[in-house]
This record gives sequence, structure tokens and C-alpha cells, in this order.
Amino acid sequence: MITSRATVTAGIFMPDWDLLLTDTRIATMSPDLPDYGVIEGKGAIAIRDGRIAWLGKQSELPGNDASERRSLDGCWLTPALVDCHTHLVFGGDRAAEFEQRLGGASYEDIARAGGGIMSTVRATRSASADELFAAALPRVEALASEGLATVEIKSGYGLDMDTEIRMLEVARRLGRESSVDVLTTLLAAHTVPPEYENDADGYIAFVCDEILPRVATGGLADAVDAYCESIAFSSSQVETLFRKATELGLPVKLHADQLSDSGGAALAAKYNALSADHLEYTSRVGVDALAASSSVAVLLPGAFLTLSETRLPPISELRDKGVPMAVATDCNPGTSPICSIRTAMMLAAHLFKLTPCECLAGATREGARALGVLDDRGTLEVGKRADIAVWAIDHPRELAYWVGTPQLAQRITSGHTTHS
Ligand code: DI6
Ligand code: FE
Repeated sequence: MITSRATVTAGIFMPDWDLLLTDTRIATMSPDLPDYGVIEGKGAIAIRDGRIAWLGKQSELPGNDASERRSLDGCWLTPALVDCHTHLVFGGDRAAEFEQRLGGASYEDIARAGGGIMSTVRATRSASADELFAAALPRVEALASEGLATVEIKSGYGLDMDTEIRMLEVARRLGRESSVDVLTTLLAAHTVPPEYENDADGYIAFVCDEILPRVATGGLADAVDAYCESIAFSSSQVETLFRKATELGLPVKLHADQLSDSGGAALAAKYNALSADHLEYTSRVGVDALAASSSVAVLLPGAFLTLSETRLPPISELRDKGVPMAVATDCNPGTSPICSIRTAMMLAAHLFKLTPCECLAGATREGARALGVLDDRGTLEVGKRADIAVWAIDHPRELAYWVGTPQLAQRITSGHTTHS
């Protein structure tokens, strides 16, 4: 395919490309092709203005004229990775709780005793924007070093106006000052703060009447999330929040059925949520509701592992019903101290029995779908952002197989090489 900015000199077509990648194998992850969406044989990709201008078999390249031409010696190209669910802006850590849990205390016990999310809330409230930024930047760069170009970051450790805003501003700044594109999510409905003890309804009213409008006006969030659980918010409180978010034009998503079946998946589907996340306790009814919606099931094997969970998300039902499945880190100091999308992919294979192809799709195409940006990235297709990971591997199945090995040869974001 040929796009518009090309010149014809003396009758010869001259594609005017910025970067031409040749001698590659290409796993497009296109939903229109089977499995990895592989282009058979030697492939090439041409980039112009940060977008993919042409891709296909090298033998069919319509021209060779590019400002820079790079031969990749048989490396595989995939879409750059996407992490669609993180809480990576936070103060402090919870290593002491980690020890308590290893000693037998449950996550809920610790939360009810004032620890858990609330302990991170205290540390986050007392941290300045610069401190939060300095702590979070290495986490973003760690993800980038694995071939990632897009990350979602949630608020939810402030639970008051100033700190929720500060977290979202820090997340936006990470997007500006790192090499990763950041999408932000307001998760003020993460848990009930002490100021509203025994008044979850009052807190939801405060979030709806004050925090949400300010966040929407300031353009600080791309979506709104909530934690629907017995230790957090009920379905009807979440519905109140979702109605307000929808009214303000913000898409919603939900932490659903992580610790119990609270009907979260069906609730997410009812509000056309971008995604329903966790899903360990989702029932058949919940799976059917997701299948009838456009919501993505986001699987978070790091939290499953950390909480020593034994109840698996209904993977085969989701697969059989054609619900798209994303894989994400859930990077947070309590239930998933994992800042590695490759580790999340590996865990999804081992713990949830996703195929290596589903793991890669989950951290590329389906992650992008869960963020509402699949039209723009998540697969290698003409017109999409040139967010490309270049791998020194023999087959893309290796990406859910190894962790910690130096397989990433280059990372290209919007056409610029940011890791090589
Ligand atoms: N589910 C999770 O896994 C995280 N939040 C949530 O709602 C945990 C956050 C934490 O424990 O700090
Ligand atoms: Fe989470």
C-alpha cells in the first residue's frame, strides 16, 4: 500500500520515507490474520511521520528511498508492548505486609486493620509531586526496557482532592518526560478513606460532585475506574460513579470479581466499560455479559500469584465465547509488586494457561483495545503509530517463555529509536 506523501520523479515512484526497516520477520498481531499475524518470508516496514507507511514482503517493496535504511538481520518485529493496568505512581512500599502475608495474614485482614491500600494512601498523601515522579520514573523506564511503548497509570492512593489530582498530574508528566506514552485513569473509588469512615455513599457523592468534574475539566484522566468488592464499593455505588463518568464523557473500567463474585463483570458490560479487570470469581453470567459487550477481560496474573489465589479466572469460557483477553502487570506495592510486562506474560502462560500467542496478543493488541486505542496502535498495520519492538529471537513464542534475557534489540516509538 502506498500513502500520499510520495513524489514522482521522471515517471519513477519515489516513496518519501523517514525510516525503512529491512531483513526482518514480522508478527503483525493483526486480528485479520491467524495467530501472530505473520508476514511470510523476509519482511520490511517503512515509517513516515511516526506512522507505518508500508509493510509487507520485502520482495514487494514499492521503493527504497528513505532518509535512513536499517537492515535488521532476521530479527522479529512485533508491536511495541502495552501495559493496560498499573498503579505505578505511589509513595512508600509494603514490604513489611509482604512478610506478614507470608506469615499467614490475609490481604483482607491487613486491609481491615488499616494497612493495605490505606498504608499506601498515607505514604502517597505525604509525598510531593516531585517525589512521586522520581519514584515512578524508573518503573516506567523498566517497562520501556522490555519493549513497551504504552502504559496506563491509575490514581487511587490519594482518596482526597489534592492527592488524586497530584497523582494524575504526575502520571501525565511521566508521559511527557519519559519515552513511554501514558494513559491515565481516575481510581478515586479505590477504597473508602478515613474521612468518610462508614459513609461510602458520602464518599462516592464527593467523588461524583467534586473530584470527577475537576478531573474532567482539567483533562487529567482518560478513563474512570472503581474497585467493586466487599472491602471497597458496592455495585450500586459503582453505578452512581459510572453514570456520572458517562455524563462527563469519560469511559469506564472496573476492578471486578477479584476477591469474590460481586457481579462486577456484568456491571462493567452494562456500562460498556473499556475493560473488566481481574475476574477470578466471575460467573458464567458475567462471562456471557462480557461476550455480549465490547469490554475486554484484563487478566492480572501478578496479583493472582501475590495473593496466593487459587480460584482461576474463567479462561476457557472467556476464550470460547470470544471475549478479548488482555494481560497486564497491575504493578502496585500491595498485590502485584511486578514492574515487568514480560513477567506478566510468562505468568499468564503458566498460571492461566494462555497460549504464548494469547500472551503476546494480550500485551499488544488486546491491551490497546482495553485502553480504547486499538485504532492507533497495538498491531503493526499501515496508518498506525510506528511503535515497534525488535527482538533477537527465533520465534515470537519465546516472548512468553523467557524473562530477564536480553532479547530486545531495539524499541521504536512513533518512528524514533529509543532503545538499541
Ligand atoms: N486491586 C488490586 O490488585 C490493587 N487494587 C485493587 O483494587 C491492589 C492495590 C493495593 O493493594 O495497593
Ligand atoms: Fe489493580
